[in-house]
Amino acid sequence: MVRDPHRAVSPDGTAGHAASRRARGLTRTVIAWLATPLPPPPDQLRRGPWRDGAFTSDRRSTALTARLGVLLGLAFAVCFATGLLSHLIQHPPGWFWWPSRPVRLYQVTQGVHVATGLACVPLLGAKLWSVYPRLFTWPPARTPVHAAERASIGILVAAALFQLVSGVLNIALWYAPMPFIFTAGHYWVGWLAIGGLLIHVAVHLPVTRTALLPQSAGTAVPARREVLTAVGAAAGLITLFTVGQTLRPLAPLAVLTPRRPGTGPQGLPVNRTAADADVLDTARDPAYRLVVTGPNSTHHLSVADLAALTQHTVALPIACVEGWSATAGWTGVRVSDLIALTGADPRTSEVEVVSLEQHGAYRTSELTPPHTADPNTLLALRLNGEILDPDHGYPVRLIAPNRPGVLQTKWVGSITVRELP
Ligand SMILES: Nc1nc2c(c(=O)[nH]1)N[C@H]1C(S)=C(S)[C@@H](COP(=O)(O)O)O[C@H]1N2
Ligand SMILES: [Mo]
Repeated sequence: MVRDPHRAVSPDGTAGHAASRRARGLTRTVIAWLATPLPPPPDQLRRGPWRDGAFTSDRRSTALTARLGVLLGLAFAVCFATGLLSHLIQHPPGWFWWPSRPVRLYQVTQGVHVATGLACVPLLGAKLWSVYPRLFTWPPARTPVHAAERASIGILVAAALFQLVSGVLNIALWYAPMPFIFTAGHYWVGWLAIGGLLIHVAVHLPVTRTALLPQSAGTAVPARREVLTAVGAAAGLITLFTVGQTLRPLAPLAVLTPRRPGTGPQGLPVNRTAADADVLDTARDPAYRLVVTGPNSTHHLSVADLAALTQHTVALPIACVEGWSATAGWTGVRVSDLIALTGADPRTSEVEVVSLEQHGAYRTSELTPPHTADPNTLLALRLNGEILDPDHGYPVRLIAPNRPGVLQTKWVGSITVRELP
């Protein structure tokens, strides 16, 4: 407990009492002010959508809004959790640990992130349609509390729209309209959206609960069913035409996404080409050597040296944060073997992987246990049996289990092994 300094100097306690009286008085004044009626704007402004009876559609109802709200809240919660996970894997804080098995876990969580986010588009659209007449509430603000509540809904709506628009632009690989770093913007506004959502749920829970009761359905049940069916159908169609970017059997239907499994050099999509990364010359240079630096030794390995080491083949997906993913057969050298070559222990080492690419956000990545020791973690030389296409990372690329695509570094030029304390 903090000791009140006033009390210490006044043994009879009068100063302390006065201070707490003042604090109580102030609290009462603030509360009273927050509930003070604000002067209504002049009636001449009450035109167009602001006039009485401007909205007459009987399709809107609290019962509908409540049902859409529950669906949207669930979808947002799943989307937030899977998005947060993806962020943590890509920017791991000290306490965070991510396993290397099951090898497809990230492919699933990120597929769910993108699919729930896309399903939110028609849900949010319908939800906003069901409440937008309230935008023209008269008077616009009754009290300061009412004004604050409306402002918080404004923030929630803006954050939710930002998340959906930026997410869709990212899937479409259209960065021009985003004058900010997508991952940072999408991450921080995600917190704003989930915070706004929690406040919104807390404030509206009583209304929502009543509105979900069957007897409150009122006369508009068929209209409500119609809207909910239309929203469900829209979400279903969006899913059907996008989920093939990660579910191979539906790949032919993935007409709304720029990437689908099976399409691209060697049957695998490409995110950044060797030409884009400006590595065509360095990657094909006969003088290329993979530099493996460890605590006790450094090794310079040519492509032939790498091919002469024990080769292993694994079936692993590339699972991009944009939601597309594709599984392929990869053949190459175990990273744990290269770590051992330097005299370090793969179970207690971390590895920095650096690309030949000179610029670009994804030219390096870190491997930590358990990925360093996992026998599925390879520096791959071959894809589905063929020498790697330049666009897939020739001469060698990292491929590790249960990991976002952005961390599967292509055109690897060096790896540095550090033993963990
Ligand atoms: N050096 C480098 N490696 C990279 C990238 C990159 O831009 N530069 N892109 C990453 C991303 S975002 C993905 S999804 C995968 C895609 O691998 P692929 O093009 O072989 O399918 O490569 C990763 N490796
Ligand atoms: Mo990616």
